[in-house]
Amino acid sequence: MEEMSRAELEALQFKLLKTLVYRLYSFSDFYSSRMKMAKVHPDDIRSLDDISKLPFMYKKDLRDNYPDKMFIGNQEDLVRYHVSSGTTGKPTVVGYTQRDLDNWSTSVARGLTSIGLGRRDVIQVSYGYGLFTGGLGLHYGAEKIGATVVPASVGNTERQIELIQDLKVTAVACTPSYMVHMSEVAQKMGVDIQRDTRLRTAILGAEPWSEEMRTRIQDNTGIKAYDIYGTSELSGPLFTECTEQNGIHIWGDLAYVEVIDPDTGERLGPGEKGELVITMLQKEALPMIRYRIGDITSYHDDECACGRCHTRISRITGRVDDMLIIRGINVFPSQVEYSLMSIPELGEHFQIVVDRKGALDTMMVRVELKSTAFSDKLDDLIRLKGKVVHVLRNDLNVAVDVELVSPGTLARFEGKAKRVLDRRQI
Ligand code: DLL
Repeated sequence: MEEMSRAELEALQFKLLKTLVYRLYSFSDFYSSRMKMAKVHPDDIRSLDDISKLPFMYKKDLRDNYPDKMFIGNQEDLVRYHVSSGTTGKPTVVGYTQRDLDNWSTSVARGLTSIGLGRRDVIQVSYGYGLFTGGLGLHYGAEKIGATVVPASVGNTERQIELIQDLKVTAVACTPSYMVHMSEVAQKMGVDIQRDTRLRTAILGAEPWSEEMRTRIQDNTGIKAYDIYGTSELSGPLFTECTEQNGIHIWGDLAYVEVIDPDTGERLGPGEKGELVITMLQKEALPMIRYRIGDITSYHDDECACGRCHTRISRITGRVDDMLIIRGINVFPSQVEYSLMSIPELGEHFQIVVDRKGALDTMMVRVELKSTAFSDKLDDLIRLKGKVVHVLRNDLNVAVDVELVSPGTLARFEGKAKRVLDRRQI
């Protein structure tokens, strides 16, 4: 699969798509009625491009059909459920057949192999185990490549660091914000990751993070940090970068990638930024066709330097619904991170506080200083604050207030970081 040429991959994708569409038309009440409404029949799918004739699916569809009205087949065919936390509205439930689980773990296994991990590795999984897909997703992928798994789950950071030392852990999987936190705690414990541990690889995802954050993590710890992407509706963590660190490979035999203009639904070309739409080509229990994930990225289908022809997506820069509108200007939290990380005196932890004073939106960025930049000289702090305000205003094009806080002041998160406090919604 990994070595398939583009043409071979596309031929396979077309075959899988045809089978999928016929199956859904015959067995899914939800999807066959959607297709009828869109006046499209499986026979109309005569090429891969014809996928654009098919209707989109949305997260709302899963919520409206809670918990399992969209599943195909019977409960006896299911071997697992995962449930999303449902921070906005009802949770979503995903059911898996044994084949769904096999494809999921194979996908993760292929990703881990592509970043050079294997039987000799000890992989600590510090994503939450349970209803969240991160822990078990990484776990079975790592076991499949014959690595030794430490199912640490989240929390108890000092213990996590002891385990990394004692069990000679070579790779850790967690959110990027938790990786930053772990390296701070290691430092406080007097543990030098390079000298005192064998940790050399981090598999980071489940939340947006910038290229600048990657540079910082790599420079601070001496380990290589790779991006891993997925969503619970598609299965969970599924796709990673390869050693080239140049985009996330979406295995073409498992998923078909489109990027669309979120306003018009029109398909965009390679390199153009828009909303990611994925069709899972082999899912059984909860098939997803043209699923609008809401994540913003672009795709590239030229051959990667690693030799693989599977489509790559660039780093997710945020979600369509993540965007803050401040006095009419669109601001993504990832842009704020990008700007802050370009200032060497600042640490990696920040918070964006949005409020409304009268009719006007206000935005305040609270950011920690690096311990080396911490000064009790007021002049130094005022100068630095001025610099941060200037950089943010320039990059974001919006008036921003800045509060510099001492290292270790802001909340740390064991799972996904919560960077934005939007008081306008309270
Ligand atoms: O976060 C699955 C996962 C677990 C991925 C562990 C990677 C590692 P959900 O909780 O359903 O599933 O959240 C999915 O998180 O639509 C993105 O908005 C965001 N996300 C996930 N990975 C990345 C990433 C898991 N590498 C939602 N970069 C997605 C940016 C990411 N955002």
